[in-house]
Amino acid sequence: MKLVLATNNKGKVKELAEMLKHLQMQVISIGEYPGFPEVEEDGTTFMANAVKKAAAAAGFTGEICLADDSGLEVDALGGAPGVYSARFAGEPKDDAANNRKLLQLLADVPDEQRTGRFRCVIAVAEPGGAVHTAEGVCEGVILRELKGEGGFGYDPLFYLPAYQKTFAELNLEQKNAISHRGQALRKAVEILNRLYVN
Ligand code: ITT
Repeated sequence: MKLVLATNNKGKVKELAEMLKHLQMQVISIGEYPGFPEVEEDGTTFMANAVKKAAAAAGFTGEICLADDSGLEVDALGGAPGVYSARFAGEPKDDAANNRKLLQLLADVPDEQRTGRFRCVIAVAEPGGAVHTAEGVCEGVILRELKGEGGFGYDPLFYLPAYQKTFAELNLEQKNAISHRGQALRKAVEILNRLYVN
């Protein structure tokens, strides 16, 4: 049985594929299906966008599809960039520009108010139309400068006080063990196991 990862984000694919490598399903990328049109992410919640992406992919491929909608919620910015995380600094998507914009906006925010969280909703859509969702949240602090080389997106600015490291200073397994995506995916795998393995 196939599981199609409906994302164009290479950072997500790397993390998801690592965590799914023991799943009893053949994990493939939506890139294997030429002509899948870009899904407009016009929802106001991670949930709405994840469901839209997964359902569109399942409709197109006829396979079980998994989509991830995620982002960073910064308290001092009223929850921004939130669902707009990928394009915070505008088109085209640019992680470095997003990080620069975040640092600028938080320049005058004191350390104790630089709190935020990554949130991830994973949607699993079945070809028949049913969609299942799972959410994960990871709390942290936004640094004043980039730290670490790993990960993607806002990882070098996202500091975990309990580990005294940013996400970008963790390896893939360490990040997956605690991240918003890891938490959501483990719940999604439970759903897949219930639906298809038993
Ligand atoms: P797809 O829609 O194709 O999956 P995308 O990058 O557009 O790719 P989203 O709309 O869900 O996906 O935006 C997610 C953005 O949130 C991502 O581009 C990063 O800027 C940020 N983000 C999400 N998870 C992250 C993580 O684990 N580490 C760093 N940044 C993350």
